[in-house]
Amino acid sequence: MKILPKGVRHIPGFLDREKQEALVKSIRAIVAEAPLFVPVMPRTGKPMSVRMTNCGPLGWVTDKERGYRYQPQHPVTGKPWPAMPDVLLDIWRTVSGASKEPEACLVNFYADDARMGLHQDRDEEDLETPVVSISLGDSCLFRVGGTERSGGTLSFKLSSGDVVVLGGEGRLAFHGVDKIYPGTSTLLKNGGRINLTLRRVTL
Ligand SMILES: O=C(O)CCC(=O)C(=O)O
Ligand SMILES: [Mn+2]
Repeated sequence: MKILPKGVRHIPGFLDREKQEALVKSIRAIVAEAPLFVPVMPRTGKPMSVRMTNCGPLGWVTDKERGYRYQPQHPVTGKPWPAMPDVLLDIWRTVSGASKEPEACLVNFYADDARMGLHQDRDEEDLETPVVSISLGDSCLFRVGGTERSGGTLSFKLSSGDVVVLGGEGRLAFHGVDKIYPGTSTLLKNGGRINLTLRRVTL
């Protein structure tokens, strides 16, 4: 048995294949309206390896000049983000245990060679409401530690349909994605991995 840091919950196979397919369909509609953009690191302007978009009233964006933030419009089209689909709100209500609704769903697309460095999710004003993460498509190696960067971490695979909740002490746990395992899922016809994170932003 693996012991996760306090407040971190991994729910393998939370979504069955049918639900995963329905979710991919909603994500495709979101991407058609709010195209994937390439996020770049603050100051250095170095592009991240994932491509992203959002749905919900707010979306997480980053660029060289203004850094990490939430905003109501897509950074390229200037249009409001598409609405958050009910399937996502249902998942949130089932697993988050939160009384507030999520305001942002960050959609990350990982091609075979994409990864995400160890970080905390702390651009929200609300650092108490859990973050709920949903994995679709190819599996990945996920790494999670405690609330200090220097602390130990443990790694485990996330597969299509898995949900991770970062709540309680785990809300500020360092986490990242070390690698994608190409060809491990047939859900996305062109391969890759989609991660959705549902976040409460304002207090
Ligand atoms: O892809 C994942 O599983 C994690 C994504 C993540 O940590 C983020 O978008 O902040
Ligand atoms: Mn994160």
